[in-house]
Amino acid sequence: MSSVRFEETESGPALVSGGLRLAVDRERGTFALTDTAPGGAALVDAATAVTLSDGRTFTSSGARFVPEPAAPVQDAQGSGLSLRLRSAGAAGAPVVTLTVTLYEDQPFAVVQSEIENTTGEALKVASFRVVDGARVELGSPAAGWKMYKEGWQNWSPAMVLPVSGEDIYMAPPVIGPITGPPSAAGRFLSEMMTAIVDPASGAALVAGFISTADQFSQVWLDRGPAAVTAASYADGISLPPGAALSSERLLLEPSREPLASLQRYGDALAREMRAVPWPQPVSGWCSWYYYWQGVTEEHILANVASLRWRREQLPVEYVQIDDGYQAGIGDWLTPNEKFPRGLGWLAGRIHDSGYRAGLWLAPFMIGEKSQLWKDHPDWAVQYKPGRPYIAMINWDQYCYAMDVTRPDVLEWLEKVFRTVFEDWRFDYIKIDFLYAAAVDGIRHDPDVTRAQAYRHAIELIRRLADDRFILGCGHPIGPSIGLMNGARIGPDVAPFWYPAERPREPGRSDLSTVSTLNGIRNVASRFWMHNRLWLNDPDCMLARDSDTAMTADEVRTLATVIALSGGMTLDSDNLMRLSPQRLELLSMLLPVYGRSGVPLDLFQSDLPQLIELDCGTHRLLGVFNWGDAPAEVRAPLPPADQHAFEAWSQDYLGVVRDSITVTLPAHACKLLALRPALSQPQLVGTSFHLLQGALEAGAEHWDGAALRLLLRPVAKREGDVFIRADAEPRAEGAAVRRAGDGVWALRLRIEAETELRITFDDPL
Ligand code: 9PG
Repeated sequence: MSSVRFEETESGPALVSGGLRLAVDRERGTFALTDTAPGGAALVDAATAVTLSDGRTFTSSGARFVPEPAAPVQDAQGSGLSLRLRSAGAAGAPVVTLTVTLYEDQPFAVVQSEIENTTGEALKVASFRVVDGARVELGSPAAGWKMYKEGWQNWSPAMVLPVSGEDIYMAPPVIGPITGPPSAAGRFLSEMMTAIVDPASGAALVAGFISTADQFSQVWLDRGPAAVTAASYADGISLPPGAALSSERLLLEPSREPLASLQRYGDALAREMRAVPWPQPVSGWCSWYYYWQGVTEEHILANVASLRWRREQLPVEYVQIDDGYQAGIGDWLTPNEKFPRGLGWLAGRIHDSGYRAGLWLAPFMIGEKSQLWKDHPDWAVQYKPGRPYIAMINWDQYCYAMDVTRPDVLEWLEKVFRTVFEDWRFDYIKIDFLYAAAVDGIRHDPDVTRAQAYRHAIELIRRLADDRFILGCGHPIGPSIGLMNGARIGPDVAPFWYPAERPREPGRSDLSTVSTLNGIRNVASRFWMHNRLWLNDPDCMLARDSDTAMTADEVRTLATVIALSGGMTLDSDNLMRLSPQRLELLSMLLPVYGRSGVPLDLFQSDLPQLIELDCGTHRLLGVFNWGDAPAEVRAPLPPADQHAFEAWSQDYLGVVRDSITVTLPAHACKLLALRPALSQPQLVGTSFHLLQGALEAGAEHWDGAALRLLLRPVAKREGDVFIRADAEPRAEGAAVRRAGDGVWALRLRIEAETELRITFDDPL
């Protein structure tokens, strides 16, 4: 138990907790945060600043900090010690205060800026630079670093960029409109948070906002000065004389383990925002990626019937109707002619078949062709006075951004969602294109930030949804936390690998359009959100081998990424047209394990080639080739003997240690089950579930000369359990065959939890 210590030094006060030291320079109006271990990361010369809408900036840099006495705090992050540092600016200027906190047993600091209007007139606050151009010291020059770039909303790319290159260009709605510093050579911009890693030294810095309800925030790195700035946007809301306004709270963690620090940041963000991930994994079927907008009532009924027929093989919980049932964009309560019996009736049929019912809506979009727009041409956010804000051109029309600060809009939203939940009885909603509520424009209420306008509307939906499942999509990340149970974390997958129009610069200029590869990229990067902020939705599984341009390898890669994400697992196919092989593939994803893997080389590779999932009894290692040609991929392994079994081919690869090299076709993967090698017979893999025993295999123990193996039923009822043994095994009810050198396949059915008793012939 490390407690936080206060020290008074010549240059100013300091806080110390474990190996973390935060020292204030009173005269210069800055602080430094240092990992005191040799070679540890540091953030130095960190000043804080506030900018008003008229362009005036007040900074602590060069102005003195006047520290108040250190005070104990107890908040969502635990107990600690805080220092409030008032920056005494010029006479008549507002007062800028920085609060810095260290916590017991936490390797991070939390800092927050505040402006107090000590002037006689109202001020409009544009933004805080909670940390303004602070120098990052990681050991070697910034040109060799890697930086995690987080996106504004779920379709925005989230990925690690080499700092030697340049940032990637993105346009709204994938980035927050208007927010942000001017782009500059060597400037890398990330939304809400970042992790900066020096691969040469191993040192890293995580800088991320942990409160995200009221203000959008960004963090950027400037390569030249190796300086980081963390901004929190107040969007020009007014501050009356005598009032104070705070920025969001920023976590700063010098680190040597960036992957662990990302997860710790996710934990801190989830605690602060009271995240509401769903307690169980979620599985289902979704209409979008096969039927698109052409979906009909008959299609839904036919797939529900198909699921029913295969209830054992495809044990999913939800049937989700996507885009295509509504009369117009905004006319959610009026079904079109393809849904003649209405949505309430259809939800009833889904329930009768034993499934929970889900419905898609884009509640903050108003299509110009909708009845809603005809009735309410004044409901849009304005881009200039009198001009409605176009949130997107989609569905062959301009779609306007809804002004959710209008009381009549909130009343309408309440009516829509009450109908969906109470009359139609849906259990699950996929609310989509949500960013439309958070665009930068003129609203009925001028004194709310974009984030507040958005969050207030989502809060209403959350209240109406009660304990039903909310899946967010097209949503800005920060202000959604604490209100959504599940969240899409990437662009849409598709029945093709690359974006339909291949970008000129492969993989760089078009990272947010519909394509399976684009979807997968974000699933790998945003692993740290899963089960913390919400359940990650890696987007749907497309298992089909007709009506698709995906190769069998690409389909297996998508399945592997979804399985290793631990996230929501919804299939989106015409189930009647799935071949027995592809049905079996789907089966092997069910039930959903629910825990996320870790992209081991996130900070080394352009796209992680190694995703590891620890299942307790064994580890799974997904090894991927993202290249367009066959390639060898080398995966480092612990320096101990372990059995390697490949899940897709069901090949035993022998005992491995230190590393393994696999040869992979383009866009293909291997999924290795790795188990510590014992000097006795043991389970090495199964063909029941892709995760190789995580769900279907329980404890293994010896009873005299017999190996007892606990087995549980999963979706696939008949399959093989692979046992490594020198002598041939026997077990009641299992047909045994040799499956490789020293490996035996025991074919059996698992209908109920059973203990398999395996005996062995004497070795010759
Ligand atoms: C329904 C779809 C599905 C899908 C959602 C979302 O940029 N765009 O034009 C764009 C269009 C559609 C889209 C994403 C981006 O897909 O992610 O799952 O529900 O809407 O229309």
